[in-house]
Amino acid sequence: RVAMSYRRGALIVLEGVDRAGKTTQCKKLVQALQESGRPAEMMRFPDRTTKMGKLISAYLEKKSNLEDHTVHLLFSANRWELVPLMRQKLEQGVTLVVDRYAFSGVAFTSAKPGFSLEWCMSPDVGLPKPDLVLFLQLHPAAAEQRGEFGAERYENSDFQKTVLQRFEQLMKDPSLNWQVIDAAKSIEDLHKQIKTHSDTAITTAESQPIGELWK
Ligand code: NYM
Repeated sequence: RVAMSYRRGALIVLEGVDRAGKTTQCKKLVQALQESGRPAEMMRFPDRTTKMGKLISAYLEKKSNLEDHTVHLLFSANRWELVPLMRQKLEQGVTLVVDRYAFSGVAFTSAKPGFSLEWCMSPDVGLPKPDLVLFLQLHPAAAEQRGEFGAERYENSDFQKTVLQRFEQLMKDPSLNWQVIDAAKSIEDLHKQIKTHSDTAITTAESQPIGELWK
């Protein structure tokens, strides 16, 4: 390998409780990066299009029931199956903007009774490490005001409150570049902040190898 010969893309993850505006912001960020001449693509987890993703989707839509450990491992496997593609893109210089990642995996499963943070983290240890994790912070009461929850699994306020607590525990990890953004702000304000953090992360990532998550 020739040193300093390529500039890899950055791995940028957006996280937050349901209805914080992650998907809207991911799309706006990808568009803004592309317009400023930086190759960028969006990904989302779960990726419901793969075989594993279809099992997950049926579970979330309550069309099937899966044992709690099993579905946790499926969510993780759904990330691992995309790792070769992610690495390929990053090495080609494409910045990946990802709607949810292992942090959602850990926060949602560990909100269920009897699941420790440690157990939930272990299957995702070694995934490509995000260069930036943007956490869209939204108070549960504010999330509730954004209208009724949908009919999918996990979409109720008590569960979401526990999920938020788990995210807050994960954010204490100083080995990751967490940036907390106030999701109650306007779409444009949020976008500006997210774009600024992303530009910095992209420049920093160019001269660094891809890291390994939680390792
Ligand atoms: N979710 C998402 C998990 O429980 N574990 C995971 O690893 C991931 C990535 O699936 N309620 C949950 C969070 C959401 C749901 O919703 C996916 P959406 O609207 O497709 O982001």
